[in-house]
Amino acid sequence: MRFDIVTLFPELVTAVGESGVTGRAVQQGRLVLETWNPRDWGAGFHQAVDDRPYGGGPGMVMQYGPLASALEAARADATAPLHVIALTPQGRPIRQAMLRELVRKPRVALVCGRYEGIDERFIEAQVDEEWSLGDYVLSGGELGAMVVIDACARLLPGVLGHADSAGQDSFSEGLLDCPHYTRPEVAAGRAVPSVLLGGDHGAIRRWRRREALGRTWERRPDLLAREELGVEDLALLDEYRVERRKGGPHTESDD
Ligand code: 9D3
Repeated sequence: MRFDIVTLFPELVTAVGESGVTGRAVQQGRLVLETWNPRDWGAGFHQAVDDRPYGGGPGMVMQYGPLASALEAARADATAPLHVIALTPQGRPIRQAMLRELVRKPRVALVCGRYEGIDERFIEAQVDEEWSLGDYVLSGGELGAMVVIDACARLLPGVLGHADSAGQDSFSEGLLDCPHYTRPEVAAGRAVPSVLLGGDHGAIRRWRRREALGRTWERRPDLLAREELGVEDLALLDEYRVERRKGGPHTESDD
């Protein structure tokens, strides 16, 4: 999969391809990152890429010309049509399902906004979709591009080992993950739940499912609402609630 990233800060975005899972994906040749800096097409001595907003107001707006020229250079370099995503505060909040769709596309351009925003005519004429990281204020779209690249890289065939299959991840199932433990058996005065030491793999599977359901119910009820729970899951969630009533930390504020 190849990403063409239009950004005023290329070194920020390419850093995501230098370590960890994404770094390995780049080295394996399964992930290709190319950057295009609108500054290289900026006008005048200062290679300006922004100007004051029509109608007045604070801040500056990214101009159509340099962005369009940078994207045009990326399109000219492509053998397949580019699917163009702009990272903006007005976009759809990114969800795992959107990323699963995106990795099916061979060529994706990510356009990173800066300043107060991007000239709307660029969005209308050149951009297929707008994506956002969520409801908080960042100073530009670069972190959004890095999030998209990182999340896609681990979905590409061969990038993750079998042990850490992307299909088993939290969110791929619509639930938060269960708690994890490793050696030693006691840490900070707390023992590992005994079921995990017992070797009854059916019991372990049920315990993990129960914890995942329970934690999702407590922390992210919005996720659980989307989930169609079967009778077995409903029973496990009931078990979790009963356990929680028995002198857990939350007894007084139950339900
Ligand atoms: C005053 C209104 N603000 C819009 C919410 C101004 C503004 C804030 C931040 C305009 C641009 C930006 C820069 N942010 C991004 O480019 C951005 C972003 C974000 O701020 N939050 C979540 N996701 C994203 S993706 C790109």
